[in-house]
Amino acid sequence: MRVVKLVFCIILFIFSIASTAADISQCSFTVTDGSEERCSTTNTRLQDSCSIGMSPASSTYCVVWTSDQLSSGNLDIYVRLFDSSGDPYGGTTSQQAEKLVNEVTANTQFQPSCVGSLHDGTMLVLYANQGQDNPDFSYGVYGRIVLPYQQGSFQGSSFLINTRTQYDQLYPAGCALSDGYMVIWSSIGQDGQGYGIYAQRITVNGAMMLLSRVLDLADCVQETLLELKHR
Ligand SMILES: [Ca+2]
Repeated sequence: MRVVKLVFCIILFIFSIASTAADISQCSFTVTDGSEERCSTTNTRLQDSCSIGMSPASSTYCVVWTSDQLSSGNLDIYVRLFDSSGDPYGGTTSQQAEKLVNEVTANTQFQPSCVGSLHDGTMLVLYANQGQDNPDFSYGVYGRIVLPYQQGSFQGSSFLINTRTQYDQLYPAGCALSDGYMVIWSSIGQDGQGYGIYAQRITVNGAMMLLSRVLDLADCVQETLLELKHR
């Protein structure tokens, strides 16, 4: 019976891949605007590592990127808002301008990611921040809430997301939930061997929920195999 279930799962998996491929082949994409737009307003030195997030509730999207335009010589995180037409969001030139996300500019802030919320019009900017979460001078994952309704101002300061701060926590990404956000990142030396993937849930008021858990792919596969064996 277990063998039958396993074969059925394999057939279903192959069928799902074939179906997905067929659906994709039927899609067509068109560049509707016809001209690319510049998102970063400063061209001093390097601007790269960009990410985008949409906030349906506010009909805006934010673009985040790294830049070493400050004299510090290290990377920092910048954000700029756009409306649904792709125009810079805000009533004044100052409001439409790009804004520095990280308050502490010492050391390196990089790997930005932006997530639009489902519960309100806010957006969450994520980034890896060096030298602030632990005396070992490692990286930590930080977030900061952007408020489109207030012309791109921030809701409070940047906040630390990872609970374990020893060694590096890097590559943050996230998704919107009905009551907040889920953030994932890669942490070294925490799961016993190399990097592991961890997640933390953030509620709308910024309070952490104790849902941090290992999402390591190898562990997921192992759990699936064990489940099959126990049936
Ligand atoms: Ca750290």
